[in-house]
Amino acid sequence: MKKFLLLLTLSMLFIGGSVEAIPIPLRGVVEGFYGTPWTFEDRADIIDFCRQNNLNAYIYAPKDDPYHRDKWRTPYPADKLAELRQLVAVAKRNNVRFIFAVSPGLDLNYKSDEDFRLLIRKLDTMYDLGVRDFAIFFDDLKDAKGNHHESGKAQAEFLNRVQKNLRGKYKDVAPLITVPTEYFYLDMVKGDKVKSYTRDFAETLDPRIVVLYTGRGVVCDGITDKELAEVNKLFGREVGIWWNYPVNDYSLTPDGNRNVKLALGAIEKLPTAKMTAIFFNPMEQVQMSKIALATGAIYANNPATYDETQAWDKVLREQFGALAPAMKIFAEHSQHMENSWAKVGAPDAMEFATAAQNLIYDVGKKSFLDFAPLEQKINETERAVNLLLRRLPKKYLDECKPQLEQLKRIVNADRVALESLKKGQLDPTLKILREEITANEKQAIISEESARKFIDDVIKFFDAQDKSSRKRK
Ligand code: 14T
Repeated sequence: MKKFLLLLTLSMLFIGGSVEAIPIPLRGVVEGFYGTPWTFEDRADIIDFCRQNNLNAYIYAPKDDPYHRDKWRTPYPADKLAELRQLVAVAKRNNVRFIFAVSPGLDLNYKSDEDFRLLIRKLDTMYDLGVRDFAIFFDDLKDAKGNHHESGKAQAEFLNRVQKNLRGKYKDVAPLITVPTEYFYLDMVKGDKVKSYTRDFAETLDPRIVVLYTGRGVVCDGITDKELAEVNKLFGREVGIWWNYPVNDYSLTPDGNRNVKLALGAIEKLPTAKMTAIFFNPMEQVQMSKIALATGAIYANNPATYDETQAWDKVLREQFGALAPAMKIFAEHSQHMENSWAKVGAPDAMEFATAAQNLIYDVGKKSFLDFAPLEQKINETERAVNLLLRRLPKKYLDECKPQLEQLKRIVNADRVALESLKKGQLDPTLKILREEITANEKQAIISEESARKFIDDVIKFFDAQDKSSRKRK
């Protein structure tokens, strides 16, 4: 009997040569970005996409829906409510949990019975539409100096009260989900001490309430198993992840334009250990978000076996068919997201960058020059961009045309830069081309450290050469 059970277990483990997948129980998309909220059609589309990719939840939390945050006390007007009702039905049909979130933290009075009543009124309305999952988010309550004035205890008591009210009235609501005000690790601690807000929040919060956090930072370069275990210990429960990729709402230019860079890479560097929940925060650009989101779905359905390179190729093939090779070249140039406080995603177009660096290095050393590797990269990128501009269906082009056109300008300038190196003399048009590119960076950023950088590097190279030759004279 024992032998039989052992054989049974082993065969269960190794059917098809692979260990059985252990999906993250709660996995999906959180519409949690700043900027123009998705439309009804976008949301219905993404809920269908969730089902197709075996994601089982969608969180409704658009920062710029006034009734979600700024005017959270105000009930949804009839037309918005009708839309939400339809959406909840779409989610139900697709077997996707529709999680309704409110962000009342801007002006909530935690001790006020009236505010409590108004919040519950909003959730009750959604319950009547068929919603059975709720979330209350307290992120981004910092003032201009970067301080917040929340009490962890008052906040947690408020959440406990909400959870108790809902669970008391309705037997079929799922555990409440929340994001605390200190929602990334580096904000929860000071040196090796846990800050008082987080300590009080964790101690007071009903252990059944699900807490989401974003990693070491708001937008950070991965989460290790060890980091997650640390935060689980801190909160005395299994914490879930709110993952800020492919969201791009923070890529602001100095003059206030945004969404200029698209995050088209694969999800990477997330834990492989057992986890309770993960939600990916997407871009305003719903179609372009599906590359990263589909890799996220592969990850969430089997974290232990996830391979980002393999997942990325598979997803590109599935979503773009014959255009996948061209799309891959474009996407390679647009994976990495970084600013003074954010860093996530694989580096852009590594092979291109290496070919460019090697060439400039060799020119400097006056050693044997092989222009072929970079020339080939420039050719293949130009071909891909032209093909995509001609053939991509409208729904995609509507979201990525500025970035495609910017990459086209960049490779065009890269070719002039390469020819300059060949001739050993700077073609003066290169500086004009660069000015044009800079002017367009208000609309579209791409490949900052790769194809775009080569232009600057070549100009710098010739400027330095000019200087030293003037010195010698
Ligand atoms: F709830 C959180 F987990 C979270 O990530 N909140 C916001 C989110 O709505 C936003 O989309 C995301 C990416 O920008 O980051 C958080 O918002 C911030 C945080 C910042 F520190 C926006 C700007 C910041 F400077």
